[in-house]
Amino acid sequence: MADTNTKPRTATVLKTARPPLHKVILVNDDFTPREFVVRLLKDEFRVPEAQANVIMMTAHTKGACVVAVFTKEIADEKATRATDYAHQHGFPLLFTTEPEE
Ligand code: TYC
Repeated sequence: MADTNTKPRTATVLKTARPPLHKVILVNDDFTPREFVVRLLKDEFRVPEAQANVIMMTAHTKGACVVAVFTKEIADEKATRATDYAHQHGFPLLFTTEPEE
């Protein structure tokens, strides 16, 4: 017997929405001491000493380095907090954020 069921067959694929991530970027300058940058990376971003040194030296030699990736809100908050802390201590150190591709 012919198939008389004309109901369309559809499948629903549920996708879990993930918030877009943003990079926190450490920018080099000529004035902030290397030790201060390393300590800030350890204290604010919970980066281990060895990794903090690599990040600092990468920014120092290349001009900038990605520190970590967070949701936009957390990335902006951490970049602002770390930049403000450096400025309060008289250094022009800058952390910026940008969306991850
Ligand atoms: N270039 C600085 C110096 O020679 C050190 C430094 C490294 C500063 C990385 C900022 O993001 C930075 N004292």
